[in-house]
Amino acid sequence: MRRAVCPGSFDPLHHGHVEVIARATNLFDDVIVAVSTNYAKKYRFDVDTRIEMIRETVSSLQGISVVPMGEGLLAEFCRKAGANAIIKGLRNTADLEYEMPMAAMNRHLTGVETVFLPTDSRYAHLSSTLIKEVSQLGGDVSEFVPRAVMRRLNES
Ligand code: COD
Repeated sequence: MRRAVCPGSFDPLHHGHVEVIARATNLFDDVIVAVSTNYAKKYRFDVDTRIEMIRETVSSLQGISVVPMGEGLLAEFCRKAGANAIIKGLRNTADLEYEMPMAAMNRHLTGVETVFLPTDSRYAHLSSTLIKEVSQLGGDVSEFVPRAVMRRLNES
């Protein structure tokens, strides 16, 4: 059984994330979407709401579970979950530079490999931070996020 972890804050989930998660299910039998909970960080949506939005969005995909990651090391989370790969989406070379040392450190810590998937060019400009900013300033983000997210953004 090939099992991978797709980690992230997903605050909120957007189409770039969803596309990478869906592609991960073509490569691995079992994909765990691990939603980070760093209590020092201020999120727009709490972890339960972020998990709910992801579950609603990926409900038609097979072989996916969505769980909180907790506060510890990602490498340890993967070891405990029996996953030997971390999936990361890459938008540009800045993402790659940021991710490379983490990939090396995670491999050093527990042997877990990182698999990079280049983002689909349609989503290369998407980030949760920009989406929150555009939405807070009254812009329309409905093209960038799944319906489950749009509904919560409209409610909050
Ligand atoms: N297209 C494709 N992929 C994308 C896009 C896009 N437009 N935007 C983001 N992504 C990918 C990124 O690869 C990212 O990895 C993932 O989606 C999630 O994105 P975010 O923004 O929700 O997630 P981050 O960057 O806030 O999440 C960071 C982690 C939780 C992965 C990180 O903080 C972490 O590893 N924490 C664990 C603590 C730890 O182990 N530290 C030691 C590291 S060596």
